[in-house]
Amino acid sequence: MAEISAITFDAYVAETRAEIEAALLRWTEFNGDCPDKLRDAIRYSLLAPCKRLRPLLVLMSAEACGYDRGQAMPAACAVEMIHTYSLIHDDLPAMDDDDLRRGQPTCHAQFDEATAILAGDALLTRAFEIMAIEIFPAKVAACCCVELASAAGASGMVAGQVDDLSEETGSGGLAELEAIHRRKTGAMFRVSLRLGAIVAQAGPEQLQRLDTYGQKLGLAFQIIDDLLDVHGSETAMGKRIGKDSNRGKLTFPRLLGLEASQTRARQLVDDACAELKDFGPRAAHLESLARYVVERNH
Ligand code: GRG
Repeated sequence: MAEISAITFDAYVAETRAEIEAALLRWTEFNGDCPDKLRDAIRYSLLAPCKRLRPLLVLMSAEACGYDRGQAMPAACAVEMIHTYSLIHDDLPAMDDDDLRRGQPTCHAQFDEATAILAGDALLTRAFEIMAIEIFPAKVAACCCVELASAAGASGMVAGQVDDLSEETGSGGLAELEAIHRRKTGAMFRVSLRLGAIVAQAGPEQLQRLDTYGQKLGLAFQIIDDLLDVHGSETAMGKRIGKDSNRGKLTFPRLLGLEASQTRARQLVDDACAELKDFGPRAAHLESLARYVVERNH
């Protein structure tokens, strides 16, 4: 596959992030009909500086299928809205009880608990509204709504959170840990790739390859996240670190050790990239993004 230089890739990512953020701003105007405090809380969390990995994956997946990335923007923003809602709710005292996210006080610390809960609720519902209104034809919009609901819902991300909250003793093994992350983190990575392909009306083989890429990348991302929780920088990460390891939670470095975890993540990324072979140069951004995920420091 044709490689692209790091500088070209960085410029592409910076430009695409700016496009994503402009669309997120536009789609959180709510026709001027949202209470000011609620809209401020939504935008405070949604537009805070961060990686935008999932929306980038949606757009790059559509691109890999030969589609104009701008056309996939509603699905990209919907995924980012759901991801942000999950972070807001995950940070609440009833869940992970965190005070720092995306380099700033968490939503409930900055506003209040009720506002943070409602900001999350509003982001969750807005995600589906945007896809239903902005994706054409309606059949594709409906398919995207079903896919995202299933990935984010009671047998996807929410289920993963339930498993994670009940896994406080750290007594499980690798199969259990991977099963938790397949739903908690992996489902949103996977659906990002699927949505890009569905919007582009890709065939079943391309959809399957991108799906597999997404599964492998999601797991690699989580392994690196666990490693950064051990030796990352709080400033670079923009969130508290050491919490999972200090609580004795089940993590990849705890089960495999630091070096083997790193090796596993690299292998997963190689396997993910192998799925892109038949897409040719149109998948070059997906390959670069996968490499970035294992090299990142935040
Ligand atoms: C559904 C109520 C409810 C909670 C959601 C999945 C989840 C449960 C919460 C997410 C919290 C979490 C720490 C998940 C692990 C995945 C992870 C490291 C998310 C952070 O993603 P990044 O690093 O964040 O892509 P940015 O800020 O860059 O978007």
